[in-house]
Amino acid sequence: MLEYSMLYPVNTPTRTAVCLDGMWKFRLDNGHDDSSRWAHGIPGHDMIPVPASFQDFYTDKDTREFTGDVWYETEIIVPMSMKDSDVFLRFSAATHRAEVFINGEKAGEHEGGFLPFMVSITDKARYGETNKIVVKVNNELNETNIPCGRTITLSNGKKMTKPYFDFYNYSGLQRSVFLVSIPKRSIFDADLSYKVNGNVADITYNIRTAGEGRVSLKLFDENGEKAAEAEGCKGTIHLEDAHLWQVLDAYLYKLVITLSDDSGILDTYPMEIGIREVCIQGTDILINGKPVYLKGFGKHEDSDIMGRGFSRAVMKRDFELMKWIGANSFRTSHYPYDEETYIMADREGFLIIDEVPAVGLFESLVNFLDAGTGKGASSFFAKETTPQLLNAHLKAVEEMITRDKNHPSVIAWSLLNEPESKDESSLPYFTKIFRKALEIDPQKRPRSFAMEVSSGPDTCRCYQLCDFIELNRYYGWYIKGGYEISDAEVMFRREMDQWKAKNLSKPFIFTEYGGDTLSSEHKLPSVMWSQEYQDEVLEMQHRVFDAYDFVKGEQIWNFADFQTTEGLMRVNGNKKGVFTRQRQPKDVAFLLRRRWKELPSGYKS
Ligand code: GCB
Repeated sequence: MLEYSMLYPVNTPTRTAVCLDGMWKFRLDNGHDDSSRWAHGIPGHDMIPVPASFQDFYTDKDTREFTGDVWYETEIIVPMSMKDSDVFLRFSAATHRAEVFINGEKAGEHEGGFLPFMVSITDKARYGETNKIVVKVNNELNETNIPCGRTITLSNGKKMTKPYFDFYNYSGLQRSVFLVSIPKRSIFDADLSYKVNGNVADITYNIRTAGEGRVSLKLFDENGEKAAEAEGCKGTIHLEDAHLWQVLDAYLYKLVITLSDDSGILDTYPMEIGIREVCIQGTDILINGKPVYLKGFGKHEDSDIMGRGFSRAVMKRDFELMKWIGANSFRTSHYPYDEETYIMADREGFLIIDEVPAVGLFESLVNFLDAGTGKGASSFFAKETTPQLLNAHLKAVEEMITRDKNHPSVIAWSLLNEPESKDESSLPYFTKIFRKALEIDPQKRPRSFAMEVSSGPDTCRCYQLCDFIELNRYYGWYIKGGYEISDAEVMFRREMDQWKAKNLSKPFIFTEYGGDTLSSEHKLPSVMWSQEYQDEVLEMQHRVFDAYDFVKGEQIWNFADFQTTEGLMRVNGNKKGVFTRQRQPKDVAFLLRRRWKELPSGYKS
């Protein structure tokens, strides 16, 4: 169980959340100076914005590619009014690991770059005075933490990361930081699950508190009218005439949880909740009993200048484009996104496949190529480091599900992306991960992992663990691209026939497909990389999807062009975007818009 509450920081009559975003002092730890005293304050004057990745501000390559420790510093006044509370610094993420100091004293640390953590400063803060906060962030990659990769040292002595994954290793304080005060006796966590029958709904709740007290709940509808109330930490609220949260037609109730004793209110925490039930029946994904066909994207948190830094402006633009094109869903490839994205999806009625940062669990720098040709270590999960990796992975699953379990938008968990799954050592590893997700999620959402082409119907040892199948397939691009595309289609159908013959009675979602395209290139007849060829690849791939009834969704790779490590395979990044990195459409966006606007919501059911 996590030692701090994962509830999103909010201001209520009993709680305070002060956002510390702004310009922070910044310094690379290049080993030339004595950094052993930097916890007390870092030398120099350079300032950078938080949140943002640090890499794309700088004009010299050594800074952009810097691998190792980087230091951040800011000053905060901890108000006297917080003295009787528990006081924390809350990092929405620090990539990939961080140590936090207050006034030179260590307050805490965290490993894993895409999920929030809190460090207590209750006993260390100077109340009513200025406090110096210093954070040491490290961006090295290894095989004991996720995402996986290596850190090498060049002959000039400089370190460099070698990710086993296809996105740039952006890092730093990429999401917001908060100063948070929470009452000593407080609401710690809430588990909510739903049973829906027509308009009748049962909301089952289990509220956990820190310290004793009486729990009560009040449910308000969108007009602010009280719809129900209840007492006690566990129970069921019955609604005869519930407004359901539906796909692209969200309805959000406000649930206010209060903890009190004879002296009065101790703590109060409001949550926006959506009443909806997710289940899988045969090859259908049902939301409130109605089948839904997923249309959408694998995405990245990635944009010019900010890198992977969270930006509300970029998020807003992305949702507008997804609505314009007729999408209803996306996967948070390859890591859980900033919490604001889920709040927005809850409001817009989008469906999310939430992915833990377990990517690169396949030893290859170009896994999309090597796996298909049988290269790369085949027993990734039989290494000495596996127990450590498993612990980090289990912890990330617990943190992600605890953080995201109450979002109506989250309909499924993606527990790994393109791992090695053919060796017998994978099954026990995967089994533990899948079990953990089931154990923690009060809604028991469907679980899966995204399978690359070498995890096929006759080779993958783990697909039976999945409640639905996620396939990442690039027939017509990595396999038989260009004039050979007709052979690609034959091979694709052959694979799909093999899956069909297995009679799994589970929905299949294409969580990746597509091909790279340069927005500058047009050519008639088409060649690979031209916009015309991207259209042709999609037409072929869609034709295959349409031919199999058990295919219940398509999420193209990728929503937008994004930054990767430089190399022969990538032209200043991955260009499979339907939109450019600046969020303008390529030709293929119009093809998708036509298709997705026409496909009925319950296509093939
Ligand atoms: C994949 C990976 C994704 C890559 C993509 C590609 O299979 O999951 O991270 O970016 O292929 O474009 O090669």
